Amino acid sequence: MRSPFRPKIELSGFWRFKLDPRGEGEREGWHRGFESCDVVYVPSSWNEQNPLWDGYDGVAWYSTSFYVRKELEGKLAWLVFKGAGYHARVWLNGELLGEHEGSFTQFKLDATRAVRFGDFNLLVVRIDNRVALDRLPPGLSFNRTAFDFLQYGGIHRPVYLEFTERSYVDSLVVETDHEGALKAEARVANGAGLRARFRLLDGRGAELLSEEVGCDGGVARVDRRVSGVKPWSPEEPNLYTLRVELLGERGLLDMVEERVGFRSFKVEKGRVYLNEKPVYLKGFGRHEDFPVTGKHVPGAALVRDFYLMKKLGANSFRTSHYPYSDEHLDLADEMGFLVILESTVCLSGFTGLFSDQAKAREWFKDPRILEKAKAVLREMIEQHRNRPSVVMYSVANEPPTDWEEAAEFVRQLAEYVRSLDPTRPVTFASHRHSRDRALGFVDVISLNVYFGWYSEWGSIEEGVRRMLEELKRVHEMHPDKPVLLAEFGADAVAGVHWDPPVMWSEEYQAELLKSYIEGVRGLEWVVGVHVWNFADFRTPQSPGRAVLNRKGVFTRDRQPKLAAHLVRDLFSRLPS
Ligand code: GCB
Repeated sequence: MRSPFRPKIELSGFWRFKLDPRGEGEREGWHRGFESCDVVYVPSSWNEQNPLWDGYDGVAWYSTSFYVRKELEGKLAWLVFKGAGYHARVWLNGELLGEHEGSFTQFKLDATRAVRFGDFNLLVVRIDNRVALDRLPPGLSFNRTAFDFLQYGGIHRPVYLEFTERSYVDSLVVETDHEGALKAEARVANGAGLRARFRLLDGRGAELLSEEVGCDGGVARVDRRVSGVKPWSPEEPNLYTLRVELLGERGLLDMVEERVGFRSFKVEKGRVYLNEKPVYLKGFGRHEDFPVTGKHVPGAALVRDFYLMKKLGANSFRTSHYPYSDEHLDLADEMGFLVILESTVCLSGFTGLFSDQAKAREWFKDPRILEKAKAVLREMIEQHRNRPSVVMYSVANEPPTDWEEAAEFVRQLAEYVRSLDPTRPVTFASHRHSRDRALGFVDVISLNVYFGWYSEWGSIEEGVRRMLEELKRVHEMHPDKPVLLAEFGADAVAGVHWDPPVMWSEEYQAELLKSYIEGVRGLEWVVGVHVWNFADFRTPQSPGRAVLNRKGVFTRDRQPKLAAHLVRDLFSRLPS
């Protein structure tokens, strides 16, 4: 939900920055302002902005100042962080406004009492980016994590201050189908006696619907079928604007908008359907990772990514392994990509973090962990549920769900997601395959498969044979569920060529992807292939990683490897 109406102060730019390795800032009063010669750019991760901060995982402080005009006095002030972390604590003019855990979901703090109108204001943010077992995703330290991507720190996404009247639209939930059904529900704060006008506009601004309703009880609703709308799909991502205007006696009090696509998506009898037609998911697992800016992918780079994905014939991706930014998903809506929106429960190397496996099992029974996992799901669904692009939720990546405890954890998360949004299918990415005890809890079975890379070294043929064997076993166990190949791939260092194809060469990567995609083509219960990964990305340091995970079909600066050209050809021969 965005507002073209509310006064807004954007806080992107150069901020003051100070590392706090001993964690003494708060005791020393840094939240009231601190001195430092260091500068950092927001939005972006701190790590690559200075080689000295590259591997820093700890506490760091940010500050900036801004002016608020006197005329805004009397309004409510909201400080919005689109993503900062891992843990953020925020002060305005020395007053603690609040805190938030998790880097990848937005949070909004009430700043009304702390703002100085007609004056300068000092905003201070303390970021704690330490890796820990009770954080999501978990780890022991910067280079010993359950997850295979760098634990970047900082204010990765935009920050702004926004003003509303005392009565304002607090949230908007929209549901559609491909035949023009439109259900919308706006929650209005202090809405007694007010009216809300819902307007639906097409791409040219022509009004297709206008309906005025009361806001009593704090809720305004419409439930209509709009005639003449065109459905949203990857081929034709038709978008409309749903605008909600809040009307008081003296006129307009608030205005919010959501971009709406009319589409339906469902899983039935082992197939997935978009707008009642079977659809095959072709695409990638991605990351938010970019040179220098870290976990912030600049808008221009995102646009390039989306054109490259289009060029290769992709129609979908997974937000591996956390919810992506609004810009990222705005482009998916705009350019027509089917998105599997994944939470931050990434547990790929989880069991390896424990010498005592009983302790690892206990983790899944800890109610605080379950609560944190639910909180991310709640926040990501609230933030992104109106997007036509988001067609499915993934509650976890590679949990050790051959264990009963982990399977029960996943079951609870899947159930929780359905209670929040029953309109979308649920999945998680499994690396336990036929030994997985949680596959029965989800609508689509997503499998991460690396035969021919992490096993069967150097033998693509043997790898593909094992992959197919395992897939068929899973299918026999769950014949009614569609299967998505959610990850498969091989590292290739750009520029390394070898004949015959050997591991780490561009040829090996290309050959493996080809054999996998051709291997599953024609299996009618396989509903898609997501290559791991779109581009090379940074990881913790280990002997298995050459600074980056090199499984991208593009390099980190988005130039093609041999595989990119081949994938284009392979995708073109798959159903659409
Ligand atoms: C996986 C993980 C992913 C890793 C990938 C790899 O199964 O889900 O996060 O990056 O394997 O390359 O090892």
